[in-house]
Amino acid sequence: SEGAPPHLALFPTAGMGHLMPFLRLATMLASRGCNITFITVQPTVSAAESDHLSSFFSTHPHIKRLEFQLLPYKKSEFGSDHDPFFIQFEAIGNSVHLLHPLLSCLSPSLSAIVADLLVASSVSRLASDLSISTYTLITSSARFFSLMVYLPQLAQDKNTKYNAGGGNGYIELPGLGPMSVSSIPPAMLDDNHILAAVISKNLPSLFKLNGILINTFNWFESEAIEALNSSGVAPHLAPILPVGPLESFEVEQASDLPWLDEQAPESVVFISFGSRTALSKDQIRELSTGLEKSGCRFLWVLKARKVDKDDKEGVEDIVGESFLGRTKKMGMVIKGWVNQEAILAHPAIGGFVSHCGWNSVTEAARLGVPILAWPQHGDQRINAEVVEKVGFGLWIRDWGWMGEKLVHGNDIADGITELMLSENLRARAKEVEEKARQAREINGSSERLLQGLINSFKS
Ligand code: BUP
Repeated sequence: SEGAPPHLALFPTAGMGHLMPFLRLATMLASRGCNITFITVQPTVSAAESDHLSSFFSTHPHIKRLEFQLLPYKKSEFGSDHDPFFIQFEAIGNSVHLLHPLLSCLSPSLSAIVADLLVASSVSRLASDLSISTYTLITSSARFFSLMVYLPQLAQDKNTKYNAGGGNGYIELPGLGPMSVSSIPPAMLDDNHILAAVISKNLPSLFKLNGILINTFNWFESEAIEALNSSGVAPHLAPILPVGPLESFEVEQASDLPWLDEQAPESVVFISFGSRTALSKDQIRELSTGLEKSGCRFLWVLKARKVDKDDKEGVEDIVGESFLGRTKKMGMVIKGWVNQEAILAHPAIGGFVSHCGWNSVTEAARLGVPILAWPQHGDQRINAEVVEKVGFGLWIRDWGWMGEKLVHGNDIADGITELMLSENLRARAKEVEEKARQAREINGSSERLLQGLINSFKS
């Protein structure tokens, strides 16, 4: 039926990897006829978050911003971990009740709220007080999400192979086949870790939600989606809605890098480890050696600190004047934010050395760029497994987690050369791009689910 346009609230948690997909979903829902209120917290952890929010709301005036102040910081009970993003996950969860008066007086009244999984439990309590439906948007892979929902069972089973294997073993996830224990982020297996605590606090709400949106698509992760839908990994989950890959909210922009425009098609490798990963100085040196040895053109987004506000050294102080001099014609090293989607969409880009943050993986899929996976922490190894399974990337497993060992320049050069020369990977990446495009077509798997969701609010 053609009722009034539904009004939805969107509520991301900390970090660009969580914010980007929520901004994308916001514009997709708005362009399909929904009223959107977008909830943001004050203060944010990174400058990238506050900068993006200001520019987003100035270019999208039809999306309403609802800003609220977090409660003053109370020392986390997990005081030993100082990852500011993890602390912020906890802080946001603890402040959700402050939203009650702000949401209850919105007009028109809300039909639903879509919240990040890491705040889902407090949001679903709030939503039930307000009598509105609750959804979550999973910003990681369906494969990693399956692991998260399976964790409680894993913890219960004292004799799992993972214990027996002492870290070298495999676990069996129903419907998903074996998963290497070494791919599971160690923090998730440590009950005293703040991340494990935030996840386990929010998992029970998954069974009460109205639906679980995931930034993935059927063809890309059919196995994990099927395992989740068939109750293999956990019975009685809310319905799974793979609505990805989420589309860009920036009108297709040029990359704004004249150097890139001068390069031959598919000749440049793009290197980025996302918004919250800084390699060690030694690893940065080996990477620069590897790039130089590969002889390949490169565009490298360099980060030396986890939080951008602390990242003050100049490029030359980190990689050295002599490297920059020797590679002047070959490549560019950039510090600061770039428009990654515009770069991946550029015809000169032929490969992507990526940490496999899930947004980066889905952007590479959507834009047909093959990946050399170099996962560093968190969900990234499980995401790299998806890249490998789909077949549009390489992953050299024994490079290890971040800081586990120093990966040498020669090995990096070999990996980059293989990535850039492989016709198979390139062809497969184009096929992935085509499948992603089909999922987003009017009757495509993802578009149908998104439209169905919007229609369900109208009746
Ligand atoms: Br850095 C950087 N420009 O310079 P991921 C990132 N991005 O557009 P992460 C830029 O931020 P989590 C830059 O395209 C992606 O949409 C990038 O998300 C964009 O990794 C997003 O790839 C980064 O998921 O987040 O930052 O490590 O840890 O949550 O996965």
